[in-house]
Amino acid sequence: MEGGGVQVSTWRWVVWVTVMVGNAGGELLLNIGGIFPIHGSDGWQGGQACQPAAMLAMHDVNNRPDLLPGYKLNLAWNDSLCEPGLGAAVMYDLLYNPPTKLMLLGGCSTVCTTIGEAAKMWNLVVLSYGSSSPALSDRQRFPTFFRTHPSATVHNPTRIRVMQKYNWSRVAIIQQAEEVFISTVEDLEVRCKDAGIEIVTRQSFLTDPTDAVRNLKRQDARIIVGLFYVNAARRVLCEIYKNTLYGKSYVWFFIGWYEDNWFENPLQEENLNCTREEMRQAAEGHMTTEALMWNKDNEKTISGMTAGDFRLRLNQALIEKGYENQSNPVGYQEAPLAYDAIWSVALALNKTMERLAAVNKSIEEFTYTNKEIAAELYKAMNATQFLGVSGRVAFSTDGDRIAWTQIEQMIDGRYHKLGYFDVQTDNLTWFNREQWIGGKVPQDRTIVRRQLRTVSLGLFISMCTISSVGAVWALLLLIFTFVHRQRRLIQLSHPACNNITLVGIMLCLGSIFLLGLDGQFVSQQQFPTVCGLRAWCLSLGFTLAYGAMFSKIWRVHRLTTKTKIENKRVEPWKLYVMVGSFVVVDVIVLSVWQAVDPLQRTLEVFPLEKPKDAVGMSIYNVVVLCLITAPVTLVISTQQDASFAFVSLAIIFCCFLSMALVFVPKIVEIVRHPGERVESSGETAPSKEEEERYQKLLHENEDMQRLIAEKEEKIRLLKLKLQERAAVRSREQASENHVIDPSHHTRLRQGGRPAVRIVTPDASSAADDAMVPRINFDISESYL
Ligand code: ABU
Repeated sequence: MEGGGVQVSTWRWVVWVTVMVGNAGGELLLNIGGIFPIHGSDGWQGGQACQPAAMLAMHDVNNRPDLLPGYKLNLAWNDSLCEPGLGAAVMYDLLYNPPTKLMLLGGCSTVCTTIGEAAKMWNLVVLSYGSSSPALSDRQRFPTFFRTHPSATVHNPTRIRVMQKYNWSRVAIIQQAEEVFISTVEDLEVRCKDAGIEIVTRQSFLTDPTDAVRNLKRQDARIIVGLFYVNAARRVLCEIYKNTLYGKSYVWFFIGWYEDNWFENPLQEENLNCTREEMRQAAEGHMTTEALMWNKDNEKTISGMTAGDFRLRLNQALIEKGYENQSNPVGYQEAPLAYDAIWSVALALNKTMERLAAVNKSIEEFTYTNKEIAAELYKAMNATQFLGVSGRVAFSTDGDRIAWTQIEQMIDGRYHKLGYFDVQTDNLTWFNREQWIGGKVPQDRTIVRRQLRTVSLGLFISMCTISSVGAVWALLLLIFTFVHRQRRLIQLSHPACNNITLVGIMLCLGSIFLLGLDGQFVSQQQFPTVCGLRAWCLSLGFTLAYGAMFSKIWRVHRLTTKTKIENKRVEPWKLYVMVGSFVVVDVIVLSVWQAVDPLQRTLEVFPLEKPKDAVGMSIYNVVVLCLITAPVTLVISTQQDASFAFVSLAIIFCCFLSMALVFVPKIVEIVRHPGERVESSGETAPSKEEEERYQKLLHENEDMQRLIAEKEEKIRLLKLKLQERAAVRSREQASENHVIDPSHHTRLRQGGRPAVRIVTPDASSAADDAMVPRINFDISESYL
């Protein structure tokens, strides 16, 4: 109680004067005791502004000749630091040291709970200017307690009204473990229940709110009511920042009696691990509710001052106290309550004196055991009514102040009034000034929307369009094959198989329509039929298309790998049998499946997921276009759009590719050579004779190749002989040159023999050509 030392000596001086002098300037003193929380480190230290306000009231009251005539009101006071133990000690000091106190003034709920409960033992009325605890409204426990400070329960109807305004029906509560807040929350719970608002969680903490705030996050709390003293509020706000429990998804309701810049100071002294900027961010958008403590009409009050006049005087008094360069001291908001509390005491004493005078009694006769005068004091206080600087002062049967509340919101770091609420008339005055981060009213919960997963209409239409194009294309190819059925190119490519492939492709493409028919188009009863059709359509389509292509491949394989003519031959009926057997196997499997375990519609509940944005669709498109492979279908089977798109694109891709590979070369060839001879007429498939002729030609071709090889061998040997002969001749010429002159030699070479040139299929090299005598004859004509 370091800071209270000066006040202790002041108070002792007052006592000494009272005891020794007994009056002031010839007037008798009426003594009251005051307890102000000022220099504490926790709780509400509102005495900083309330004590000067009370002293202003003392001055004003004592200067009113019509009040307490012949008496002067005297206030003996001390600092409680908002600690209940110390508050009790101050009270005992006041009571056990003369003169007798007629009433007690108190502030801070924790202290008033102690003194309010004890005061009845001294028949003392306690009037509080600064305690909000709803517990103090218990007349059994606090029979002589009154307060100019409204009970914290006045916030609750206001909070509920605001919650209803925004349709918030799920809220959470976090509170400091103090009776004032516990009893407020109890009242809030009852009111929420009546209003149909669910309290999702209630977290409380003694000093460290870390776990409590984390639990709020875990419980997905969005609308949160926070009840704590200002120091704890700063710790909570820092945790709010760390847990990112602020911003567009959250709304916090704080108590409105903190000072305007409560979240910025003093952070370092309290060892908070958050910067001012971080605290500002976390505080942005929060709402406060508070009882109106300043008369909002500019009317003259009982003291002759308006609330504005009072503010000026209070500011001056605070400057004199040394608060000039600081922000408003704690309790500035409640200062009118302290001022009006002194006026209430004066009016009650005045009335009591009048009543006592009527029965020839005097207030000076009051002792701590005098129940009669105590009852008069109680009655007088109960009946007190006046217009004060805090508004109309009146007490309910519970001793509570009846007041309006105001709702404020922090916008850009400053509090803005949103409206007023009169709990008595249930009247909400709203200015529509609220602002929400992100421009939308936050939701009170994560909205779980049960949604039937259906294929996007756009995607369905796109796929169906592509499939239709594919089907039309397949039809055109059928027509194309029919029109050009007599062309050799078409006939040799086994057009019947091609036609079967095209029919299969059309079925596969048709299955895309069926694949996209989901819950948005098909009723529950129709589902098994549609699912069955899908399976039949796709399976048969696949079997026809790829079975026919496979049979063609098999035929080509035989032709190119078998050596004997009879083994090479593949009768057309064999191809049909092959495709037919595939189809039969398919039909059997599908029929058994259909009979034993037909496809049924089952509803699957998927895990909760965040709403999709555009990004998801793009990724999914990219993935599809990047040709994800079949196993991916299993992975994405829960994604209806992705699954449908993948399967559809796979089918479309295969169908288009097949049609392109089989038919584009034929179309290109026919477009390039439109006038080619028609080699046969009638059937498009090669006849038996044609097949035999083809085989005969193959034989002939083989014989010719063998013959060519033999002739080539002969030519090679001839070349060798010629080379040898040329070599012998050149040796003979060389020996002749010893006797014949060079000019003769030249003549012999040019005119002695005819030039012979041999033209072989592999043509002699240039060097050989120069050396070898030339023999001109056409081998291909004369030998092959
Ligand atoms: N307005 C300040 C209330 C303080 C308290 O109830 O302790």
